[in-house]
Amino acid sequence: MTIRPILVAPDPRLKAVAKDVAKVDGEIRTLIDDMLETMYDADGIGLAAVQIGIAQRVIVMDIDQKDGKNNPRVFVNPKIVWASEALATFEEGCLSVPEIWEDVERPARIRAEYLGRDGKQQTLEADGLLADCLQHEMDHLNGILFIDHLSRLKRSIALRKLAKAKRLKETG
Ligand code: K1U
Ligand code: ZN
Repeated sequence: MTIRPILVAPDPRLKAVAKDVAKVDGEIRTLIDDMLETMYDADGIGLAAVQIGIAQRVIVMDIDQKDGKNNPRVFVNPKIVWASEALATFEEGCLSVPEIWEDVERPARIRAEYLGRDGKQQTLEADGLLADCLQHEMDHLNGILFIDHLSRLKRSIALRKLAKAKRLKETG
């Protein structure tokens, strides 16, 4: 398994709209394994293939990491087939927008259809962090970052903070 570099905004590759996976084959399973390794290495709870520069509709997630025990989830070609009118607010972060955390409002409950690691069709009803994280990751597959949900002012403050952190990293 390989840890892949995670793209950081404003990298234009994060704006790509990912394509459906035609077949969950060995190549896709290697991508899934590399994404899980990359997500755990970065202390994330989710990762979309777009974040490592691969424009395919693949997401990995683990919102239940506890005491060194992993509970990985895999979503290939996910689709939200129902979303509640009720909204919920979560403070979100993103491995592609480091050190920025902001409240984002999204549907509180969703039903999603997707393929698992074995290529079999699955349905999931989710609320709480699972629903929020899945919507955040599905946004990545459509070239959308969580800061795109913020007001113009908050987004420009976030982008300026990111640029400053990048400058500091480069100049030491
Ligand atoms: O970059 C990503 O898409 C992953 C992102 C997922 C996410 C987090 C919070 C709300 C919605 C979606 C992250 O994993 S950010 C890192 C993170 O959550 C975390 C890092 C260190 C400690 C605890 C949490
Ligand atoms: Zn993200």
